Amino acid sequence: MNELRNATLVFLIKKTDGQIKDICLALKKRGFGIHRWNGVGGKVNGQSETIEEAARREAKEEILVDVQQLHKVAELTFYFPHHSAWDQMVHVYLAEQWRDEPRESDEMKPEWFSVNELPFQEMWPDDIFWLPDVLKGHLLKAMFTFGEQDVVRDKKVEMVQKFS
Ligand code: 6OG
Repeated sequence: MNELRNATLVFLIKKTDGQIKDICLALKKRGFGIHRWNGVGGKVNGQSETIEEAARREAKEEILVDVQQLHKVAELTFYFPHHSAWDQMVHVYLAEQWRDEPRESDEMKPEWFSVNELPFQEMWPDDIFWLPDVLKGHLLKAMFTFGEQDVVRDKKVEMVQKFS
């Protein structure tokens, strides 16, 4: 079996009194996940960069920010049996510090949301099963299998203490 392709996903967050209160989502304007709100990220160029380098590069390309510290919060494995070229492992990070304010690019349009008012209907359908726990401070590994029309057919979500 081929090794899964790595991809990144970064969410900028703002905390109040130690709790995450706001999150920056960005509307995908083209390609995979078009018209959905998501974090920023994309494929890792396996030959030339680490996963964290890819996460920083994508944040710069998609919403024009330089993220400082990245905090890894999830490893999500996605399977699309009807289209296995989309299979991927997504490494999810939160960032509390960045340079420059998020701005729109050709690919994504950023906007701040209260964590209590996330637009789950316009996000990937897996997000509701893991993002709320991440925003409460948990680390997790999850696996999702999608059917046609991006329906979640199978899922497994487990909290972890750390990533190996
Ligand atoms: P490009 O292929 O456009 O990067 N991604 C997902 N994000 C969520 N929340 N749910 C999914 O469920 C996802 N599948 C992929 C990883 C695709 C971007 O979308 C993320 C990348 O940040 C299936 O380069």
